[in-house]
Amino acid sequence: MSNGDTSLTPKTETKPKLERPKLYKVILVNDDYTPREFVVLVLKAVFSMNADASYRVMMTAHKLGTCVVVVCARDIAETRAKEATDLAKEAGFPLLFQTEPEE
Ligand code: TYC
Repeated sequence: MSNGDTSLTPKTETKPKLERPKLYKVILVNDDYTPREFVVLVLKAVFSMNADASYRVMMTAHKLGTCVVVVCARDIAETRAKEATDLAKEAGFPLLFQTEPEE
């Protein structure tokens, strides 16, 4: 080859882009029907919260309308939110846990 193997094309960086997976919030939504004690029970059972933390989260949602329960990976957030909402549904309460991506 007359011009050898020398390439004049600049080398492109092939650094793999490791995007940090997005984190998701599990949000507890207030309603007028679910008993406070039941909300506390679900927070303890599904999110492994202690009595103090679950009471404070429940009261925050009760007073402000919503409260962030936990921030975690999407699959865990969605599984826990469904588990908690389903527990309430089985017991006949409209308690709702939603998930939403963090900014
Ligand atoms: N507001 C409910 C009541 O007064 C209690 C409650 C608190 C329900 C928080 C849902 O996310 C909730 N019985």
